[in-house]
Amino acid sequence: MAGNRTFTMIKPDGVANGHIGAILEKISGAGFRIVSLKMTQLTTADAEAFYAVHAERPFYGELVSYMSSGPIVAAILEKENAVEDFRTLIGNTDPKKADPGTIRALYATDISANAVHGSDSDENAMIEGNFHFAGREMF
Ligand code: 3AN
Repeated sequence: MAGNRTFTMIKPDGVANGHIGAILEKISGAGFRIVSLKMTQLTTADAEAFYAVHAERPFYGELVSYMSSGPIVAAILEKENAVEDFRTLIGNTDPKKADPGTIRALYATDISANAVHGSDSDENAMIEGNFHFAGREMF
């Protein structure tokens, strides 16, 4: 059964380009309830741990330095079928391939600075949400 929570981050480009409000508006407008929300900045060690699953990929170093380069907004979101519906709302990893109207088509810069993160499974949503909000709002 699909879970009803997912985890997102508005990435450094989304924050730096002034899109926090517009992105949260899209998220709420699509029927997601914001369960937890905070603005923060990842250290290099945080980003390495968060993206450990990608450690073998060629872009890992770039990803870690990019994700720790500036403030981000982290949130836990709730909706039926949250993980899949949120992935649809944000669009393809590469904004050039993202469907019109998706958050990445509207606000991303390129495949690395792609405005938002969205968990890819219920299991990862729980791990990622707890990474940022452990001891506070939990899955
Ligand atoms: P998604 O975020 O759409 O699930 P993943 O899991 O394939 O995409 O990749 C995780 C993150 O790594 C992406 N959000 C993106 O920032 C970065 N990334 C993915 N592919 C590339 C690439 N070819 N070059 C640079 N960064 C990439």
